[in-house]
Amino acid sequence: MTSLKIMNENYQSLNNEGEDVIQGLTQSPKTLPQKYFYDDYGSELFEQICELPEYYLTRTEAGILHKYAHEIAQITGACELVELGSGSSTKTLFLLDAYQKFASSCRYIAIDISGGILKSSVIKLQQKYPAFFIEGLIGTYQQALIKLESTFTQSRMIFFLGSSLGNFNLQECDDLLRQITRTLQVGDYFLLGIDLQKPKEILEQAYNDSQGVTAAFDLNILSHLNWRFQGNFDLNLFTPQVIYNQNNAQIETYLHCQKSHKVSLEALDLQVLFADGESILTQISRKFDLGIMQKQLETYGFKTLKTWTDPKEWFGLVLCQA
Ligand code: AVJ
Repeated sequence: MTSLKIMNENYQSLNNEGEDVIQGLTQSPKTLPQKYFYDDYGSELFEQICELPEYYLTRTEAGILHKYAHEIAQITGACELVELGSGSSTKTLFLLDAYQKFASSCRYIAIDISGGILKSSVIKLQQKYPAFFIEGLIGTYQQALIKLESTFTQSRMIFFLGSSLGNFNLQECDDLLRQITRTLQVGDYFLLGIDLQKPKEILEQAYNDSQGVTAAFDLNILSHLNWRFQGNFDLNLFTPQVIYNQNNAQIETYLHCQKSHKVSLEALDLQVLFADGESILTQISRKFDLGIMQKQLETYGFKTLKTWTDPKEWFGLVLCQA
């Protein structure tokens, strides 16, 4: 049984046709919502990033899951599994394998904004786990969580891996965690994967690889705006720039404009002036402290049951209970 539900084929239901893009590009300094990285091509590039030698995050988290997925399943017992930002669901296999031992039939709901990658991973997973009920929800986290708020099950675990929480600023993070608690009942579980603070050089390399895959990913946000909103961004006029802002413990990704010029996005009826040297902030990726995160989760009513890290303590997993 495979089911795919498309909630926002045009990104429209939540943000009035790119209202968020207009807002980001008309303020100073200019910003863009990070979700626009993930059109189908952007998601493909992100999968390539996950394989890069410099990008330790995916491989480190996969190592932790490989080692402890059974322990996680043992703690929670059989439950409905909901994944935010599932992408190719590669790391999910460790969890699904572990849960298969506890429940003959398990329900896995994969949520992703990128329909192309979600469709192919749902089909692959259904073949690998024929007894599971696998569902894909194409949309933003907000859209998917609203849907889940009205469908409670006996026991549910929401998991949010890859340190994707780091792409949310404090306000967005607060909104998201609140929304997650609304989709959980007392006793339900939340499994969170976070990238931990570490030396600047390691972090900057992870977001500025030597093969230029990340640079292509960074620029693709403009190609996405071009096709989605009939824009005329010239990718040659922008250069990606990555810095680790130590004060805020966050990676910041900018697109640095090299020449003053005007860009238009016809579908949004928007004209934007860029000055020589002006930047767009396209992404933050916050780096966390495991202890502080546990305290923060407590303020949302979550009790930490257990945390795991890798031997270098580069990445952390927190399992908590609502
Ligand atoms: C989406 C959170 C997994 O911030 O590390 C990686 C996105 N962007 N390289 C991250 C990203 C450029 C990534 N996550």
